[in-house]
Amino acid sequence: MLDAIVIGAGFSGLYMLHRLRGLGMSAVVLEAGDGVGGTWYWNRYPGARCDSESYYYSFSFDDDLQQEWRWSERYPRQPEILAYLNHVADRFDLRRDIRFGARVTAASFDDGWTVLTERGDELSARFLISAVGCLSSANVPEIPGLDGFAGEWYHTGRWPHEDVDFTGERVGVIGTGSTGIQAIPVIAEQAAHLTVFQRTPNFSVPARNAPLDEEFQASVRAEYAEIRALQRETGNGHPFRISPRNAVDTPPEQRREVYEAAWQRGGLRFRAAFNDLLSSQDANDTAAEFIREKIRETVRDPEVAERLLPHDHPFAAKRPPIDTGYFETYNRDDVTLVDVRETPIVEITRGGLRTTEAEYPLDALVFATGFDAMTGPMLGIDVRGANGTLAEKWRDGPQSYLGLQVAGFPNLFIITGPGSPSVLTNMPTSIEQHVDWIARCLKDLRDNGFERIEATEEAERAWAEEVQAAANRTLLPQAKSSWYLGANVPGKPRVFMPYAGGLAHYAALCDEAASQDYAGFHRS
Ligand code: NA7
Repeated sequence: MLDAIVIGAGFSGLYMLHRLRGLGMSAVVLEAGDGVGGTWYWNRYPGARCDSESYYYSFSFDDDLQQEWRWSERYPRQPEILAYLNHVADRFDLRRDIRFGARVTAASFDDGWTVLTERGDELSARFLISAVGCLSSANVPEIPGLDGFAGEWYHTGRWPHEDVDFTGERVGVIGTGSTGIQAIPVIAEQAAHLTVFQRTPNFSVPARNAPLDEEFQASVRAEYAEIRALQRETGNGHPFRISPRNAVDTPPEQRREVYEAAWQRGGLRFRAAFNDLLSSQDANDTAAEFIREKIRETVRDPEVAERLLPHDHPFAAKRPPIDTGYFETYNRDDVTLVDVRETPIVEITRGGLRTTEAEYPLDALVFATGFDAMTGPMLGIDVRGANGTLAEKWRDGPQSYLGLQVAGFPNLFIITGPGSPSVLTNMPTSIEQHVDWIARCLKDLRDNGFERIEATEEAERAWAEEVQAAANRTLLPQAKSSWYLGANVPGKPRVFMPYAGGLAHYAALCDEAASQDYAGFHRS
């Protein structure tokens, strides 16, 4: 029997394996794909890049690694992040314990964990660690007629590995989340005609991507220790602080200047312009109106601009996209915007897509329709604990203690699961925190002669209340169509899933539990 099985070889699984080896534990990583990378292995759609900045969307655990690696742009493109993760796998000799093409289908607990894969592996281990990611289960909406579509169709999160060439084609994109907003300008460049099917207009801020010059890179390398320390101190794992100023207390002229400067700086830093943007509706309204003005200024056709204006959710209550030329794309003659809330999609036909108003001829269709987020990847596996399945346990929404463990599922750990703050943060920072905590926990178990650890139901109930209370202190639950709430997947329970109390506070709670003899956990 192995000490541990890890499911997934993305950022989480790779670092977990490295830490398990450091503890002298035997471990195998089971990975569905044919290579490492997770999210960055699957999401190869045109324009795919990270919205966190490259110099801090990376591992901090090894100083030589961060001193030697060179990023080329402010925001790394998908191939560059994938190359980085391949480099990490080679540098730490991780591949010899990773089985590729091994999609896990079932995991059951009986003293230890037995795990089955689609291709027939059967492995056992004392501990099972899920590193399956939270945005890895593609959500393809059930639209009548898709099977009969004569052209090619794609989901952005399962993009083919060979090049897709849209030259000369009439392409449709469904979805205007972060992914659609990255892909639309790039597909528009290539296609003969692009039709965007938009259900909910979105706020987006210019990314202001640019090559990184050597001077900047040198300053980052010199300051990495401070940068990493700051990432661990902030609520969202980014190395910048949210301004202490409140928008509501700032005179309108001055407020405008602050927004304008933040708009010019670009990217996710825009929402750090004021402290109260996610706690006060009045404050949020000022940011929302500023962005709406920018959309009106950018998009030449006033009717198209009107359709692009977000009104149904506060700014940043859904994950805020950042873009390169998104709103400008609607000024092209070869791009059409269709509002599918006004004229809903009826069916996909052999030659295109039909709404209640018109039929749009298409040669290719792209679903940028997101993911069955946070719970989808785990529930895609038949997980059986000590007294029942995870599917039964999570029927009315996910339950966990600190997002790390589930009562009734001993020796199972989840990295970036529901109940953890990860999706509201710079992901690698959360991942390192989770993995470090799990490694500490495994070492403490061994040092104290324990073989088993499980969250208590009481701790799990209290954590569920804390997760809801933390969300309710913000405007996040106001975004009714958000994947944070499971609202993008029909029939999914509406529960706010991420912990919105901030990464630094969350990390302190995890450490406190560990220091108090694993309060909230039962060890035996
Ligand atoms: P998102 O953010 O879930 O966006 C999906 C988009 O697809 C969004 O605009 C949805 O509209 C739209 N959608 C979903 N289903 C449909 C149907 N049936 N009809 C029309 N439109 C639909 O996914 P992304 O991939 O963009 O981003 C996911 C995360 O990855 C992102 O937040 C970052 O953290 C990285 P809706 O808003 O639901 O009306």
